[in-house]
Formats: sequence, C-alpha cells, structure tokens
Amino acid sequence: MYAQLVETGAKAVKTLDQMEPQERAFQERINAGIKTEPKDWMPEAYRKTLVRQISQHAHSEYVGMLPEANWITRAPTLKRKAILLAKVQDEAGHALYLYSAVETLGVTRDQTYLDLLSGKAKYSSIFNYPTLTWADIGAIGWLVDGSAIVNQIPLCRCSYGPYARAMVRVCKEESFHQRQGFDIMQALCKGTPEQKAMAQDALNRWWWPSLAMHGPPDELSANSAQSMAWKIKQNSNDELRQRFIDQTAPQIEFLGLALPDADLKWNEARGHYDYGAIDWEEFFNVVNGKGPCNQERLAARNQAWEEGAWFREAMSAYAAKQEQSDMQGAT
Ligand code: BYC
Repeated sequence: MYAQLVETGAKAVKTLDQMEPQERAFQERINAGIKTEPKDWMPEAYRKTLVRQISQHAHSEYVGMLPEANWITRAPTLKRKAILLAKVQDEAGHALYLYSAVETLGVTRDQTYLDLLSGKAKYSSIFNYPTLTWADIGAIGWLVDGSAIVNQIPLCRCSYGPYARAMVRVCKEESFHQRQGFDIMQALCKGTPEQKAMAQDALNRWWWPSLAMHGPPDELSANSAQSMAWKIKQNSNDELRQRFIDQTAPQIEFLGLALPDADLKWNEARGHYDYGAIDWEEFFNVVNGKGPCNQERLAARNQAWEEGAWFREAMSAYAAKQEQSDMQGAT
C-alpha cells in the first residue's frame, strides 16, 4: 500500500523491446553511460522521478539544518561553534544546489518549496529526531553524514547531469562533516566517564535511525528497480545500508564504545557484518508525519517562510526596478 503513495508514472520496468523508439533511444543512451542534460528529451516518468528524489534531497538538506542549528549557541568552545556554524551553512548551500537542479526539470523553486511547507513533499526521516545533548552533534556528523556519503558517492555517477555534478561538491563537503562528527565523538570518548556515557547514549539513539535512513528494505522499495534501470540510483537501499554498517562497525570499536546492536557481528562467510532487525513500523510512522519532531520541523520552516516575506518582496521589487532601468538604458 505504501508504495502507491506517490505516482511517478513508473510501474513495472519495461524491456527495450517494449519501448517506443524515442524511449528506447533514451534508454540506450543511459545504458551507454551518456548523461541526460536539461534540454534533452526524457520520458515524463524519468523527469517526475528526478523531481521527486532531488526535491526530497533538497528538503532534507534544508530541514537537516534545524537539529544541528539547535546547538550552535551551546557548542562547548569557540572553535566548535565556528566549525558547526560552517557545517550548517554548508547544508544550506547543498539545499541551494539541489533546488537549482530541480528547477532545470521545469518546476519553479517556489512550487517545490511550498510542497515542503504544506507537508506534501517528503524529507529524510532522520531529521525528525531530537538533538538532546552535544554528543548528538558528533553522532549526526559521524553517522548521518557518514550515511549520506555512502548514499551520495554513487549519485555522483547519476544519469542526470545537473544532479550528478551537484553531488560531486556535496560529497567533498560531507566528508569534512563526517570527520568533524567523528572528532567530537573521539574527544568525548577520551574525556570523563560522563562524557563517554554521553557519546554512548548518542550512538545508541542515532544508530537505528541512521540505518533506516537508507530507505525501506529492497522488497518494499517501490522506486529502486526503475531508478536503477535509469541509472539514477546505482545501488539498492539494502546494499548501501550494508556498506555503511561495514564501514562504521569497526569505527565504533575504535572509539571504545559498546555496539548498539547485540546482533552486530562480523560474518566471515558473507564478508559483511550481520545486524539486527530494523523497526520499519517506526520508520514508516516517521515518514508519515508521526516522528518525535515532524511538527516542530515543519512549523520552523513555515515560520521562516512567513518571516522572510518582506525580504522576498523587497528583492522582487528591486529586480523589477533593475529590469526597468536596464530596458530604459537599452532604448
Ligand atoms: N526518509 O522506493 P524507495 C543529509 C521514501 S540529507 C523519508 O526506496 P527511493 C544531511 C521514498 O521517498 C540526506 N522518506 O525510494 C543533511 C519513497 O516514497 P515516495 C538525504 C524515505 O527514492 C543535513 C518511499 O519511501 N539524502 O544527508 O528509490 C545534515 C519508498 O522508498 C526515506 C537523500 O535524499 C527516508 N529516509 O530511495 C546532515 C539522498 N527513504 O517518494 C546530513 C537522495 C525512503 O515514493 N535520495 N523514503 O513517496 C535517495 O537516494 C533515495 O531517494 C532514497 C530512497 C535512498 C532516500
């Protein structure tokens, strides 16, 4: 049932011989690794899928600023404050690149943004959890940005040019974010027993949402097959989740923290870590607006939109005046 929520137009994945000539030519270019650019012909379902994914991604960056911004005034040192400020500003930059990429697909920025404010558009489940202590800022950088890198490195090879190019820069910045998060965790783990306990608590709370963030398991992932055929996605949700777990479990041990999952164990035969059951009911509840902070996040974004109305009006009036004087100058 959940899979029916958004109509992308893409149902079953068509084979080449089931396609009309124009669509077949498009798919053959995709198969050959040729990027699609904004003015190229593309199937409507491909365009809608990109609008859906890139706008959700943009909203995630933009809403994702909130849990971290919550700690800017309370960062423990001036240096930590400056670093966190820079990180939160980077997230705003990521949202801007991504909103611009959505515009190349023929949707206005205002429309995309209004879909977030009305609650119509999704954003990542992960940002509906609260940041209770300073250690949460470490855990977000380490685990959430860590998950984001695993997800976004393959997106640098996405078939849609503007999205792929935006991801190259985003990934470079995410890698700094991940390291700053790990650095906070490392400092806490080398600190007092209370600080180490704070780090452990943050790990325990952020671990499972960070795994769920990679999206539903492959058998429930409505969009993966078609998105992979179009080379928007290169890997399935479960593949990327496993990649994140495999790279992060040894880091937990390096920090001297207890594993947050009793079933998290190296499986020699599989060459991967096994892990425990993810609570998918919780994930779908959060995605459907019933997470701990969904209402607070949307209220904050709506408030910012309303408070910024005078500024948008002033900018539009200034742009109109400029245009008028340019036209007068041209005559
Ligand atoms: N949260 O068919 P599926 C960041 C939805 S920003 C909410 O597998 P798909 C950062 C999904 O949309 C991180 N919803 O979908 C920022 C679909 O519903 P619709 C954001 C989710 O698209 C600031 C349904 O579930 N990253 O890192 O093939 C500070 C079925 O799923 C989620 C991106 O957006 C979720 N976690 O795959 C720090 C990356 N997962 O749309 C850090 C780009 C799934 O059909 N996006 N859903 O109604 C992607 O790679 C893919 O869209 C996903 C999902 C892997 C997320």
